[in-house]
Amino acid sequence: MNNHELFERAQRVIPGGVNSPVRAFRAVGGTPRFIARAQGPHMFDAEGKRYIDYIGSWGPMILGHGHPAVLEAVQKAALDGFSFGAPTEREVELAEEILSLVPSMEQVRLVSSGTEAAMSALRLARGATGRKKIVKFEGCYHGHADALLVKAGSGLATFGNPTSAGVPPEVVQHTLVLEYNNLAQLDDAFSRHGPEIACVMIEPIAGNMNFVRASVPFMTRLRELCTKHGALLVFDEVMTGFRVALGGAQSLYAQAIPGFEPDMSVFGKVIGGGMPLAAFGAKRAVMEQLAPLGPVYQAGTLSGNPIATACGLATLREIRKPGFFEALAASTRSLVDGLLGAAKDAGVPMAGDSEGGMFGFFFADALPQNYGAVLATDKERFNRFFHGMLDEGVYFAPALYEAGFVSAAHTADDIADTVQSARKVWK
Ligand code: KE4
Repeated sequence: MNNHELFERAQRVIPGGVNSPVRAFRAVGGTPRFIARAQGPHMFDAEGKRYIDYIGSWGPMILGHGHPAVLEAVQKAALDGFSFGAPTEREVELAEEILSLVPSMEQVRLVSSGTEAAMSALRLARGATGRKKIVKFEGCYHGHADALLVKAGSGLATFGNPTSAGVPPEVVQHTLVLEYNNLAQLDDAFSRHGPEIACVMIEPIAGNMNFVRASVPFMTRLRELCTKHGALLVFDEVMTGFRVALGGAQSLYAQAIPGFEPDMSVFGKVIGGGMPLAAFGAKRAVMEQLAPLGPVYQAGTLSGNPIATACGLATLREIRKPGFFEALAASTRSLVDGLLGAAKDAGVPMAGDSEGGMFGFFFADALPQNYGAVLATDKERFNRFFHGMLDEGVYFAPALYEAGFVSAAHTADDIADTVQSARKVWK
């Protein structure tokens, strides 16, 4: 069957034909490509067409598809059993590996998705502080737990309204939505609600706004206010963790802000290497509030799944090798610089940025600093560019609000071909 026929067939039995909305190409239009297989930096669709993959399953595939060491680890683990519902040594090994790379955490709990990790972190923050209110930022996405499906209220710094049907207003009444990088709103929120705020959850580099960095002054102030008011600073590093740097975005902020660390961190994507695995962690005093030790309940049948932990562990062992991130960052930066150069030659206003293996670009004169500014960029041009590149065999994220990812398997030729295709598309 070709992509179109598969999409028709899929829509008869799966809502929208997809198991996650962004895959349906609704933002960019057109027919989603049904992927048959992938290898290295390439994916092949149902019609056998090859794409250079800059989605990498939305982050996990940092090594590229089918890395031999990871494949071998998964195949080997599968022979020993798929799931036991009992502790295994490999979960301990993976937890030790994660903690060795993220010094802000003393303990970690493994779960099966970023949504589950963020939802659990939120419940833990509320349980550990005994407080109800939480703060998030417009444009940041932390998975689809009810309390986090919130958009800014009428005036931004008011309590949020649900972004989804099925979420009763009561569930989000304690969720305050602020503008990303807005210091005044941060001060205002804490001066009004400080003692009631359990946590602030933030994407340190907002990949769900494509690519927007939290400024150092903003992050400095956020840390100060959380410390002053006893609110937990929760870093959602599901996308940035082990992607923008070996130690995640927090390691970058720790370089810019002496002694900086979040109180809790959420991970996913890369740590599972493409298998269902995510995690959240904090200092021991907070984590010991979790069942079975403490009063905050959290559980999961497939948490720490033996195949997923094998995949994640093998992935982390590859990315921690000397020079891995230097090479990945250089490759990613060469893509962004190449695209920006081609755009300049074509007279197309384009802004872009990258950190480690994560990048973003906008059709605008300058990089947006918040959600409103992202909305103001040229969406139509983005969509035309997306389809032009897709026809060229280059697979970027099918939505303006998504970041892009380069893997260790992308070669200089892949990057050069991509830039060449962009020149052609803009012509
Ligand atoms: P999952 O439940 O999709 O594993 O993770 C939720 C999540 C949490 N936090 C951040 C910062 C995230 O980016 C995500 C998931 N990201 C989306 C892409 N923007 C996953 C792709 C999808 O929804 O299909």
